[in-house]
Amino acid sequence: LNRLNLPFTERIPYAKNCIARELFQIMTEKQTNLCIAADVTKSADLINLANQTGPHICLFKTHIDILDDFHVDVIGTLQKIAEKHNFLLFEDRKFSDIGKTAQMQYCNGMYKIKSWAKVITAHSLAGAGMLDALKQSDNGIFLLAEISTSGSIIDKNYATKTTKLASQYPDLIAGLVCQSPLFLSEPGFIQLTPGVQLDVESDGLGQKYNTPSAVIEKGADIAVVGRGITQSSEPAVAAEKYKRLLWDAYLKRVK
Ligand code: 5IU
Repeated sequence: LNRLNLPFTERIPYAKNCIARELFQIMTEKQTNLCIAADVTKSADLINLANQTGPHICLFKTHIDILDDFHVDVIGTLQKIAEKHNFLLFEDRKFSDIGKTAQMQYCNGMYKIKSWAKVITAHSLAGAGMLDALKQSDNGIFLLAEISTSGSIIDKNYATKTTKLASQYPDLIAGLVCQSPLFLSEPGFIQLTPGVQLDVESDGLGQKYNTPSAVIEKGADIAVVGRGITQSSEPAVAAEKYKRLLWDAYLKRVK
């Protein structure tokens, strides 16, 4: 059983996490496996990006704490756009602390992430206790097994242990964030791969980029594209282009 050759619809029965199942559905319906990294610092820009790229994405990934002008109303607006265009809100919080602290960071504070982000990221570093603390009935976690930066100190052993930890939490884990096909025989998990951009190899701050077709070949089920879209003069056009390239590469992989 190799997930790389299975169409998303055929992977739904293997997925124990509700968000993984919902994502497989959305991707199939909208024919997109594009996640935008909406890394902008003004609320108006964030909302514009959601409106413009909404038809082309399955996930809208935020770093809500980089907004200079955060107000709770932004969340309500994003939720309406997400419903209109059928995508999920995804806060890339990368939780990594003792369970109790991570739980408060998730539920409390001014962002109240739990109330709107059905999808979040977490480091595996702190281990099982933190995952228990983040468990809710209707959320999904992408666990970080690798990172796209040059000079990362994550090694093969850490990635393997992370995959094992994920396997112990099939109800909670929607998938893994990684750069290589780590869990071929677990079709219920989704490989999310950031560090995707055409025509650029790095950003001068350690980020490493691969092309859409290269990451799909290396096992990505969903690819994360940030500046390749956000810094384009026409984000909607750029999003549509990445969507098409990623989906074509996926069709080629499963055929
Ligand atoms: N991100 C990465 N690499 C990783 C992980 C997360 O780039 O390994 I884990 C995030 C950081 C940023 C987005 O929000 O994905 C990538 O944005 P650019 O496409 O603009 O580099």
